[in-house]
Amino acid sequence: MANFKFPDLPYSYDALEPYIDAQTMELHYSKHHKGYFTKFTNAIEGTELENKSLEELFANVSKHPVAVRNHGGGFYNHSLFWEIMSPNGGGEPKGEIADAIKKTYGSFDNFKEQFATAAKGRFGSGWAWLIVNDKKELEICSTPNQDNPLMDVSDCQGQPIFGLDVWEHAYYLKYQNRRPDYIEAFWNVVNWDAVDKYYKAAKK
Ligand code: MN3
Repeated sequence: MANFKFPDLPYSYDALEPYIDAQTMELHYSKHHKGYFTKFTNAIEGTELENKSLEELFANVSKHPVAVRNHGGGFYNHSLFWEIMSPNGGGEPKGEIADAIKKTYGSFDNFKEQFATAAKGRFGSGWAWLIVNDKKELEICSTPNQDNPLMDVSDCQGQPIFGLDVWEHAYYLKYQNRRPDYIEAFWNVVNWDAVDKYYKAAKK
């Protein structure tokens, strides 16, 4: 499958301790993420879909086999998720993304509260997102399962620049049913430099 590559994890399994535990990271990356990747590539191998980009596939995902939506979504979503976290993360954003957050949400604290509300409010499994929409504005939203805002089936539409996995597999070993505690801990590992990079690319 030349067109798609399973990404390396940019840090070790224990790098995000104590906020995200090593066992969760290992299972999440090597089992869940790898599973989505394998099922996605198996589903498109030898078909006309195998040479399309993820963006092209997602833009018409309603017309493709459901494995593209579920497993292709899982592949893309986790690849972004690992990149927007870092053992050197946390703190407050800087640069253009910081200015945009302040302009859109008034303050970083207000942004965090609205994002956390979206993440807590997602019933069942899914993701909370910060996207750049068609008007090149920031927007917070959430999607169910492994959907994302690049998909034609999604209620919110735009380029994801930041996302939080709120499936139980992302937090249950350490936080059990306490999703709000996991969300609160997540802020300590956010790689704002990466988010700023994605923001600048999405705004172009
Ligand atoms: Mn996950």
